[in-house]
Amino acid sequence: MNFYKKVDALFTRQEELLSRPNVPVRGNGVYNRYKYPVLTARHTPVIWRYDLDRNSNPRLEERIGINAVMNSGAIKFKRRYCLVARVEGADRKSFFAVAESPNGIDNFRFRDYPITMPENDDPDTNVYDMRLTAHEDGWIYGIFCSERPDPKAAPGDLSSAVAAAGIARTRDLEHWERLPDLKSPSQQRNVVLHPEFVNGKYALYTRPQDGFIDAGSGGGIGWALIDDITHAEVKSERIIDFRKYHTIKEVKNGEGPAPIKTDYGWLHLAHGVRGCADGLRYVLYMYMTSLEDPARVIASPGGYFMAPKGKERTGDVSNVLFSNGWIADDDGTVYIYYASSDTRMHVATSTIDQLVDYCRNTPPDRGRSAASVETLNAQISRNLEILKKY
Ligand code: M1P
Repeated sequence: MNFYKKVDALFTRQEELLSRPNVPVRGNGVYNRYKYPVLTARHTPVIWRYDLDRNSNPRLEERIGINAVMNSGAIKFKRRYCLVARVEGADRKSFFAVAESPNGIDNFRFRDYPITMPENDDPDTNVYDMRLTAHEDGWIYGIFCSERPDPKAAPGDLSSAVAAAGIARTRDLEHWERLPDLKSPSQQRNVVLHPEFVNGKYALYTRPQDGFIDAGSGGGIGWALIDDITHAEVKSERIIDFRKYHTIKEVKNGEGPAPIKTDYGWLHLAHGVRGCADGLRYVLYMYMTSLEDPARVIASPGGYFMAPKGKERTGDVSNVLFSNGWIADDDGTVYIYYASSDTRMHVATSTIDQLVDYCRNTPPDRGRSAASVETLNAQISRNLEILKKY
């Protein structure tokens, strides 16, 4: 095929993918999944991956490989559903890029250029998993994991790394002002900015961790008030959502996107991790905190909210669901953006009412098999009585 026909074919195939309508899949009364992923490596622009110059690339080889598109922050901006995606190149470096959709469920298209995130004096090796918060101070903040090699690593150890929370802010998702990283006594990942001031201060959901991977003595999702976001420092931190033995969040947990305010409290989406013979299993769970005190948990439905299903179960890091973005629309629809197995992005839809109902009325995890059977028996008895009257 001649060079220009090959170029045409690349754009045609991609357009077919980008314009494919998404289809809801029957749900469980709480949310609906959709048939097709909303972003994959193949959704990244042809102009990122191919040198389209016939002289320098006569065979039309792909020059810059993209490995995955995953863990994306989300925000509605100028009536568009915007994802700030974590794009991972074939070189294992992640970067951020905005993809926009007119309806939140399909037709996501990347902007021509990825985000140019300014570096600090100590450049990050890798940046990923941005949480977006439209703060009441007027800025849109992006807090993300900034990873650097561990300066204390033993000679020859090329794997030890240090995780810190990078902080940046923007007014248009295009131009970003980088602020100093969060100062914290421990390593941090999954740090999220609360959208409102609390006692006149910025408030962060944190995830203190002993090492780069291990939560270690870090007990779960923490809470810290920050005096100055332009020099953010964790001076005191307390755990508000603990990881627990024999639960879906035994090994670690982490806040997902910034919480959504409802009449009944703040809705939170988080990930919980447990170990099994197959490795780590990442699922999504929910909880609610009080409007008066966003650090006080008022509802904690037992078990997972979403777990990897079907094709979601396999990928670069299998058995993982991860979410750091959702959008609550004015009509109460909630678009939940989640990644499967560190490979691709999906959407599920629900409503504020459904999610509040789920959080307030799902029985809690009471910690023992016998207690789970008691909870189940109580529901069965009530249902049998109801069915007799049908
Ligand atoms: O590979 C699964 C996830 O592992 C990490 O999650 P956590 O912060 O809970 O340890 C992150 O690297 C995340 O990006 C990744 O999806």
